[in-house]
Amino acid sequence: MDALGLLRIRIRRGINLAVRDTRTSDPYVVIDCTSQKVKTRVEKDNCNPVWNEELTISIKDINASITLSVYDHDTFTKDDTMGNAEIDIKPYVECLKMGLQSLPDGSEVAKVEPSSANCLAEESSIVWNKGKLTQDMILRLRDVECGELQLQIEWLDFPGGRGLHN
Ligand SMILES: [Ca+2]
Repeated sequence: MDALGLLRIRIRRGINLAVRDTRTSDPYVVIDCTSQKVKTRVEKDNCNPVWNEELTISIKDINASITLSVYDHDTFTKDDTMGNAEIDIKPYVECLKMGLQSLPDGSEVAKVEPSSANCLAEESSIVWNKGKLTQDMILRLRDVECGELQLQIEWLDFPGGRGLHN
């Protein structure tokens, strides 16, 4: 199936991530969506890593799950898990379809509250600015004792993509 478009995911940082070595961890993030897998670099010895890395995946179905998993890199043993979360893009996609071109820069288009249907740790804003719609999120990691991920999503149409409007 052809892609609808691309989703750019800016992995900004990890907050209070789990300890998997003696005192700290060497965390990296893996994003899985359908058959795609992309990952950030490893941040050595840091449970509050700043990655500021942009990862891009193609979206064929807005209902497909987008999973982020955090791992502790180990040199001689298998990498340890440090939790996971899902990105729910549906509220963001609904805003994209609204046609926002006439809004002033910096307009908050919608707020998304934490719920059982998403992994949000706190309220998240969808903002229109300089011709782009973005959503900043802090996700609480599951299957782990602690840790959150801060990230931003942005939709990118591309030539030949099916787009969201048809
Ligand atoms: Ca390690």
